[in-house]
Amino acid sequence: MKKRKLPEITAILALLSPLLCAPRRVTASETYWICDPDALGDWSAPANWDGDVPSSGDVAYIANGGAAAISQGTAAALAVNAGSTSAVGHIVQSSGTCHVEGSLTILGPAYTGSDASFLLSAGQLTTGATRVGNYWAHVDRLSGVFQQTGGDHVAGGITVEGVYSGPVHYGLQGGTVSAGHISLRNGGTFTQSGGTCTASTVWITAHTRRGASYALTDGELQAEEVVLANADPAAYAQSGGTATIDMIRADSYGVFTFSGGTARINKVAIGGSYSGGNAKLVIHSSGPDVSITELLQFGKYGRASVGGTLHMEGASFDTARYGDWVCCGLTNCTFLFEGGAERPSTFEAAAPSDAHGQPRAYRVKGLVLGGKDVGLVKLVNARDNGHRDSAGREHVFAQSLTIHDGSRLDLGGLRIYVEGDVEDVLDGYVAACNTHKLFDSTLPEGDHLDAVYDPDENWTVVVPEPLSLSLVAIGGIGLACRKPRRRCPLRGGSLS
Ligand SMILES: [Ca+2]
Repeated sequence: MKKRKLPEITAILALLSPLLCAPRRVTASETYWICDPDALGDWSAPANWDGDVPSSGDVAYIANGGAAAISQGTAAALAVNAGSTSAVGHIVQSSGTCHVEGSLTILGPAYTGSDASFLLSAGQLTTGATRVGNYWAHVDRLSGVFQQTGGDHVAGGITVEGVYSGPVHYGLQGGTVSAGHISLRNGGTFTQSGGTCTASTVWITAHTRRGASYALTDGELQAEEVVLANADPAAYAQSGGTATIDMIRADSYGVFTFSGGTARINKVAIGGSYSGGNAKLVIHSSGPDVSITELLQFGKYGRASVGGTLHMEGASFDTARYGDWVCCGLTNCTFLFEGGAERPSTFEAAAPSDAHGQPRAYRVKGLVLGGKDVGLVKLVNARDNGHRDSAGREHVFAQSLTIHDGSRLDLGGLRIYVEGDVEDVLDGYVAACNTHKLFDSTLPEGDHLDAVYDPDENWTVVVPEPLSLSLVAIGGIGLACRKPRRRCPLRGGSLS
């Protein structure tokens, strides 16, 4: 019965595992799986190892092409390797407890007829770190597959990463995953079709520009942060299930795609810090239910392809896009503001005035205030989007504007253009006294807004009434289309 001393293992595992950060003395021994590769052997049987059955201080290798079954009791080791750079190995856990204080590594050569694998169907698995593949393994083509259909997997971190090719994959079909982080790099993929996955950070990036992805088709994902960086592409794709995420962030080639399921996200930041990529938010026109509760922000390099309705449940819209790309793919997006009376939103104005030409190019499909709760929105012009008029203002152009009872839109000194002749509708929102659904908090007392249809442009613009008169005077808007307005009966009078 031989044991090989590995005094350096402590230092290596301390790098790999947060659980090993505390200084400690460990005398690790290696023990190798020697069971017939064609048989599924019992982990706890001494005859299946060349050393002892692994204990908490040992490093275990299942790397002879065989498979070890954990089906009872407790399996423990300092580190476990399913496979090596020259041979695959498999672990099948169907019950019991497996505790790996350091790293569980699933890594083997690719295309040998089977992939190094861990199959978890029941029981509990805890690790300091779970690694599927390893970029630093110096193997051009490696394999590693973690399949989970049940049980509980608790890990300080889960890393799924390849080198250049070969399958490196985590498949979650059932059970629970709880990880400090999930890092997907260099061809690493995580597909969730069931179960519950909880992670502090899901980090999708690359050492090289190979793609990496997380796909959610069913089940539940809870994460504080999902970050897409320089993998090409770094992809989060949700077609089903439920995601609850504090913040999603995409830079470089990161693409978030929502085509189904439910996603509730506090903050969304797309394309804020990298100029060379195509960071993008994609929301399909039907199927997904995406709600944002704090902030939807496009940086200078952010893009979008958003169809259908985006639920802004107290979220503000901010864009730093400049020039012709300012609308960044939101022309088919209807913003539904429904954050409630305690959660007002702001909306960054980025379109030019009509004096500058074509505000339609910067048009969003719709603004709707009021849904399952009221929506309170104020237009702001905090950023220079390249379309400032002579007064330094930028404006908003929408194909449609709907303000339900109890909801209010504050123009904040800016203009809103709405497609077509909707003068009567918007005048109904304005009413009198600058206190109704559509108002401007910057107006002097006694002034109020007026909606004016411009038949030449076929849009309706809402402006302060004295300004609307001046626009008529210069012929910008047809006088014949103007309608007499009610006056405010008394200061502080009732809403009408
Ligand atoms: Ca602006």
